[in-house]
Amino acid sequence: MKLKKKWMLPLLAALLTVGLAACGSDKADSNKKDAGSSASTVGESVDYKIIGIDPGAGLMKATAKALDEYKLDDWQLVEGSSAAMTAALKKAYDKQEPIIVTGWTPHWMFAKFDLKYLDDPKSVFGPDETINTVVRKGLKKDSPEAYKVLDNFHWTPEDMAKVMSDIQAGESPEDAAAKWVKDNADKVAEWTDGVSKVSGDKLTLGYVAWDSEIASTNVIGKVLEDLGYKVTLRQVEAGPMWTGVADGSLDGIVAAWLPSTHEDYYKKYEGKFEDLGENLKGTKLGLVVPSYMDIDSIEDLKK
Ligand code: PBE
Repeated sequence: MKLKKKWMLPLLAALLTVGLAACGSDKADSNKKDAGSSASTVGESVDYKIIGIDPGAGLMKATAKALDEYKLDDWQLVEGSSAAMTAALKKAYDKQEPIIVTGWTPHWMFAKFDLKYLDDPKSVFGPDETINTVVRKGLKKDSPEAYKVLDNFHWTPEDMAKVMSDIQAGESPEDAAAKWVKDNADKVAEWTDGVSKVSGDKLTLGYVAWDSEIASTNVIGKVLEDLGYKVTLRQVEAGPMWTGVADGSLDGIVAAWLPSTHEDYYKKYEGKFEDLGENLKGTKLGLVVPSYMDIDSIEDLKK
């Protein structure tokens, strides 16, 4: 900016001060908000923000669709990561402040905090679905033993929750997975029934840093390693995960949420991978709030 007159300088300085003060008080306000604050609507109490996760997640797409279908035009879906979302949730929860996050089951957060899903009368978040195992074409021929184990792999939301809570409690994903494998030898024996050992064959599994998938991928990785595979767990974003299993740079994933959450990815690459079917049943997606919040439905966000 070019200043035309010198006398404008103090004026500008004064304006700047007012501006900064306004920002400051804004911040103070948003720090102050709590469940019983002066905010008169839910929207005001959370600054019209829904705390999301990584942009590639199907959950983000579903939430964007929900904002559209419920006509929540003033609302903003904040992108971040699963870790940032749970950190924001913990921070708000500890102070009993209002917060709305994108959530899913199985997830340790439901054991750790008292939470509820907001009703979704328009069924935007779809029916419950399954998590499937998907492998690259040619894996059956190249690594028949790994293929068999991946095909057999199936467990319950409770199994997955156990691994997730151990990780949440501070154990490394590898240790938590190894512990589950040791404690559940009978289940693992089912997956590996009749499978012969290999010696050092390489295998790469892809996953996204979603808490549920960190747990499942580490468990199946450990089982394959115990069979003699040299396993690499490659953390990627959702898009590259599907691209990887379609172009063969990843041998497999146990993180395919179907039929709706990853529908776009599935359709995009259909015919270029092999779907080995479900490894877990009983999932759910939606908007999640602490139980102390006085709302029950996505419709309530309009008020
Ligand atoms: N999730 C967890 C993923 C799938 C696994 C629900 C965050 C998603 O939305 O794509």
